[in-house]
Formats: sequence, C-alpha cells, structure tokens
Amino acid sequence: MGSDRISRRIGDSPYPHVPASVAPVKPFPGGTLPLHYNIRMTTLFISDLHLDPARPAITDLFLRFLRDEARAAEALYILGDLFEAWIGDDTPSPTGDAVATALRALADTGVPIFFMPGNRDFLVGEQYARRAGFRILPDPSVIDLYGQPTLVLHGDLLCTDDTAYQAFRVQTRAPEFIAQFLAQPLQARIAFAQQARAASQARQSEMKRESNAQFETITDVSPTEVEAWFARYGVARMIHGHTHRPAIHTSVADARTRTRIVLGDWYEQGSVLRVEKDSIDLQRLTAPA
Ligand SMILES: [Mn+2]
Repeated sequence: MGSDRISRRIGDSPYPHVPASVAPVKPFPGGTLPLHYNIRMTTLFISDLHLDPARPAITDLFLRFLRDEARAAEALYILGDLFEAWIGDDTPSPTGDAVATALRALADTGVPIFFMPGNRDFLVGEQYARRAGFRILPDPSVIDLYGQPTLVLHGDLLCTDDTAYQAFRVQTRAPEFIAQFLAQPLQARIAFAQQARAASQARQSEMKRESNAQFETITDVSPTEVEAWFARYGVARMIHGHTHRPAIHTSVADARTRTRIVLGDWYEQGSVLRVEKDSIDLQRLTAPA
C-alpha cells in the first residue's frame, strides 16, 4: 500500500485495498488496539447515500461497510446526504435507528466519525449525533489529511449557477427558520418536506425540458466558483459530493497541482474514497455476490 501513484479513474485502481467482503475486524477486548496493530492508515470518505426505506439493499450495503472495512479505518467522514430526508431527530425512523446503532458500534471500536450535513439531511442534530457517536462538521471545513490541508464540503455551495436553489438554501438554513420548523408538529413537517420535494422535482423537470445541456451545467459545480474556493482557502485539495458525478479532477494553478475529488452516490452501488499518506483511491462498492 506504500505506492505514491494516484489512481484517477473509478475501476482503475492499482491498490490492493481491503475488499468490502473481508472478514470483520473484531473489537479488541477492552476496546484499545495494541500499539503494533498498525492497520489504521486509511481515511474513508463517503457521501450521498440517500438512505431510504425504499432501497433496503443500499442500507444493508452501508451497514456491512461499517462492520467490515470501516473498522480498519483511521477515520470516517460522511460528507452529507446520508439520508434521503431528515425532518428532525425526534422523527421515528427505523432506518435512522439501524444506522445510529451501527455507527455507534464503529465509533466504540475507536474510529472517529465525522458527519457534515447535506442538503437533504441538514436537520440532523446533536441528539442524533450523540446516539450515532459522530461529530457534526460545519460545511465547509478544512481538515489536515496526512499533512495536507484539505477542504471538505457537501458540494451544493459550489453550484452557484442554480440561483433558485441557492436562495432556497439561504432561507432554509437560517437559524430562525430551523427553530420554527422543528417546533412544528410532525405532520406539518412531513407536509412541508413533501411540498419542497415536489417543487424541486417540478423545477428540475422544467429545466430538463427547456435544455438538457443547460440542466447538466446548472446542476454541476461552477468552475469559476471551484477556482475561487481553492484560492480563498489556500488549499490544493478539496473533497465533496452532492453532484453525483464521481471523478478526480486535477488542474494546475501557480505551479501547484489542484485536486478536486467528487464522491459518488449510493443509488445503484456504493462509492468510497480511500485516502492514505501518498495515495487517493475512488472506488465503487458492491455487495459481495
Ligand atoms: Mn446533496
């Protein structure tokens, strides 16, 4: 695993990473790892799982990932849209319960878990965070990844061509709006979420009908915004999800190579980014046959 080559395409990895089907690593008695047990050298990033009772196979794939590969990780970052929808920590959710139990079990083995809210689940709060054993990271954040400052964000903030969405985002992220929303009874919150979703789907269909090419541009990141964020944060690497366009993009600015890693969604399969000191590896994740 000590190679310094970087794999650039999904399905094109030269690394013999731990497959998802590997036998689960059992927690050590007492919960502490012996010092010589030097497997924790990979940091994992995922996003856009959109977990939903309608797609139980993906929830199962995620639970398996938490039991298997994630146990050997140095840390796990979930960069938003873990859930398809979240309208408050007090909402009954069997999927949310199962995920909280599995995340907590992982955290209890000593793997730190960080959750950044996405546009679907920005109402995940401290109550759920305590149950699931993760820390909530603000969007965006700069983290030190093996000595390299790395900007992590959900990604919707980069989609500035979608002005209607950005206005909706500003409105719904205001603390007063959130407090007022969460104070409403469950039925009212469900109705609001359904309305917002229907409006968003109608708007997307409308955009597609007008121009599919323009729809693709509007729903992707703005290249000028990406350059501005690299400059603003003074980093040479950023990791985000949201657009469901998994890729590793590189560009050169001021004689520095900039790398932007876009995580994939978990609709048809999983997607995981594995970062080590000298390598990055973006892969699909499938259930073992
Ligand atoms: Mn998103």
